[in-house]
Amino acid sequence: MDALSPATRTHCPYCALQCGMELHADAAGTSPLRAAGWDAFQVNRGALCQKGATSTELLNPALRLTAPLLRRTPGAELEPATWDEALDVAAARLTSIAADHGRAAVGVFGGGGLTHEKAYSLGKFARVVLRTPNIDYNGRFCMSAAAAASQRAFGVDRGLPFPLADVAQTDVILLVGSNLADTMPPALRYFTTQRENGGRLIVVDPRRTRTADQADLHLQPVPGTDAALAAGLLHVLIAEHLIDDDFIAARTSGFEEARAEAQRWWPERVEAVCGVPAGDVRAAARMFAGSRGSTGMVLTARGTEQQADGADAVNAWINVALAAGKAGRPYCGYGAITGQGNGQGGREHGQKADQLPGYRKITDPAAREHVAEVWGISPDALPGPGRPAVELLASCGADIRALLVAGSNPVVSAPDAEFVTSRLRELDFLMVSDVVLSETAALADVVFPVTQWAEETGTVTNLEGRVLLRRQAVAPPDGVRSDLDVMGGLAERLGWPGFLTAPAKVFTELALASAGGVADYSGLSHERLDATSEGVGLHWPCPTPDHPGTPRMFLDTFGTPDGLARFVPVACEPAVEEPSVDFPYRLTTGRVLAQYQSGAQTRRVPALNAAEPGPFVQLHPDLAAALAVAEGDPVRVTSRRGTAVAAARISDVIRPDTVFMPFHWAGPGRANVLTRRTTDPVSGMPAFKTAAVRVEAAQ
Ligand SMILES: Nc1nc2c(c(=O)[nH]1)N[C@H]1C(S)=C(S)[C@@H](COP(=O)(O)OP(=O)(O)OC[C@H]3O[C@@H](n4cnc5c(=O)[nH]c(N)nc54)[C@H](O)[C@@H]3O)O[C@H]1N2
Ligand SMILES: Nc1nc2c(c(=O)[nH]1)N[C@H]1C(S)=C(S)[C@@H](COP(=O)(O)OP(=O)(O)OC[C@H]3O[C@@H](n4cnc5c(=O)[nH]c(N)nc54)[C@H](O)[C@@H]3O)O[C@H]1N2
Ligand code: SF4
Ligand SMILES: [Mo]
Repeated sequence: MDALSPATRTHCPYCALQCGMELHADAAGTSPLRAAGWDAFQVNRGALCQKGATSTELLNPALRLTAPLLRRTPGAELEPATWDEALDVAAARLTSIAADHGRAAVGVFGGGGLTHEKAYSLGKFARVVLRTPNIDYNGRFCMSAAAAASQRAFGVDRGLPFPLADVAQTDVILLVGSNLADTMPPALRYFTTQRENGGRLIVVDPRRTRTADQADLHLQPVPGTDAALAAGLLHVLIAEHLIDDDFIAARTSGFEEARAEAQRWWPERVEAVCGVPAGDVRAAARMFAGSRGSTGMVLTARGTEQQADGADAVNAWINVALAAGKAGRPYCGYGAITGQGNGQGGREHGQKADQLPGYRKITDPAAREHVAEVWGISPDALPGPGRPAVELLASCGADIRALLVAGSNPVVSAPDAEFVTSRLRELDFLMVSDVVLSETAALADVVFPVTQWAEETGTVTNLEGRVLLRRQAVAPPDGVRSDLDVMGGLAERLGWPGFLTAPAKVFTELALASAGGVADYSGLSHERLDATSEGVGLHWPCPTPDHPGTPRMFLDTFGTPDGLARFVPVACEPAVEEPSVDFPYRLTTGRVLAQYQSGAQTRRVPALNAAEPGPFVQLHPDLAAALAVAEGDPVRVTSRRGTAVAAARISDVIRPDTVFMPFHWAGPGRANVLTRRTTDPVSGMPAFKTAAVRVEAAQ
């Protein structure tokens, strides 16, 4: 527990901004360390949000797991066990389930917060040791729609294809479905500077958030109607000759089909479908087009992506950027604001059902051959694609008989969460690795207590595709091991001795496996990142040890086979759960500043709990009046899946036809009992952001 050095420079355990922080020894505190900003790190320049500033609290052994837990007989309580006993039981159960039901009956569910070393190893563990195709992860819930859309349009998916600092230099930003003032507070400074530089900001969000408050123009659509709204902007660009013909001719393909769809979305029709005044649709298109040659960016986050048409909606926004000629040159382009600490890297190296390391397709014979060689197996022994997250969780207790979860808490965070919980209960064997006893871990047969960020070395890729080294700052408490050791211990017992557990060695193998892939890390190593990450890090692709990395992509050519960006022709009819007499309102969900995700970590931090103590339903004063609900009263929200009860938070920032709930809590206010399992057919992204609901006073 002694701090290894008085100030270790590393990165925050939480979101994709990956703020640089210094960890100082703190002899007086309940935690061995205290976090402070790391001024020289370019992305956040010393600023930390409240979550980052309090992140060391969870290093306190009293708040977390320090021994493996085992349910010795079905229905019994979880009890402490030795590592050997817990690993022996887990290996024996996995072996017998694979023997009885086939190897594919064992599933693995990973997380976008895991370091590269863990995410890569999990993918290898599933395919090489367990030999199951069924591995997927919570990143499917996070950015999969934007990833699919970027691949369709640009042939490559890298969150932001430019450094975040470029945002401050662009003339106009169209920020869609992001509340970054709460979800990445230190990033807000770039948007503020942009406006101080004379730039314009357009925000699209059904709520007037703290982010929307900054905007020159706020469009407040009905949730789930983004594709139609984007088509409306494209319609106006075309009708008013605001498109960039030269750019379209020289750098893109497919414009005619996109134009044909946009013809159907004149502003008055958009107003009828989206609830955005036709005048605002026109104003937004004009503001975005700017003057000839001016710069602009389209940035999306979960509001527009977590929809049943998430990938199409993102492509509809990308089409707006392309038509206005705002891509493929400096301070222009489309970017998705990734979410989790390693949300970007976590999907590049093989924990996604359809991917192998280096962002390779698992169905591509050349990719299989390359990765199989690195792994020392025959390509024929590599399983094919597995099921995407929602499907994987739904098949638990059916043909999936055992599940290993690492880095996710789906009992709280998965769509239709009570259904998912019931599926997890039906498993023959559930194993969870976690730092704390999350709601999901509490259901498990075996729980492994693992090390967390400051207690281990590892790498992550932030929202800009910048690969960063997180340095160990403190020894872990007794009884805790790394996820890599858990995999190594299981692998050994399952007949695969020598599974790599040293992070630097794992990274070296990952770099080899990624060589020649889209996300090429082969020029990177822990040593190089250690030497260069003083404020910088390196952006992938980085294919050789002397390659400087790639901060900006697409300036000369896009990543498609013909080098052109594609207008993807998408149908723009909303794909929402339509309200009915019984379910007349719309629910949308999201985040608050002081809690993170399923809350497993942040609900245990006293200062964060004091700031955001519990679930709530945000509703408009008109709706509150109609329901005779006062501030703080319990409100019952019912969807076709279930019912949640939480305190009313009355505010005119939200549309009167829509209510908003954060999803950070378990118990009666668990928002995800209301959400749908419906997924976007292109990406597998669940429609977290729209459900039809009934809203009532609960007294
Ligand atoms: N404090 C905090 N910060 C976080 C996280 C956290 O849990 N807490 N999580 C991290 C992760 S993993 C992620 S993915 C990011 C997410 O970051 P964001 O995407 O910024 O967060 P959300 O609150 O999920 O959604 C953003 C906004 O989408 C709006 N929205 C809802 N429906 C629609 C719609 O139909 N269209 C449009 N255009 N907007 C809509 C919501 O009103 C909300 O304000 O945050 C990261 N940072
Ligand atoms: N309604 C609704 N639901 C949503 C969303 C929404 O907007 N609305 N957003 C979705 C999105 S974008 C996301 S990203 C998901 C996230 O939701 P989850 O997948 O549940 O993510 P976390 O709560 O971050 O869970 C991470 C778990 O891993 C543990 N952990 C942390 N570090 C490690 C580690 O190194 N190893 C291991 N083994 N465990 C670790 C933490 O303690 C925690 O229990 O939620 C999704 N759910
Ligand atoms: S913005 Fe994200 S990375 Fe930065 S301190 Fe907050 S949670 Fe950590
Ligand atoms: Mo996310």
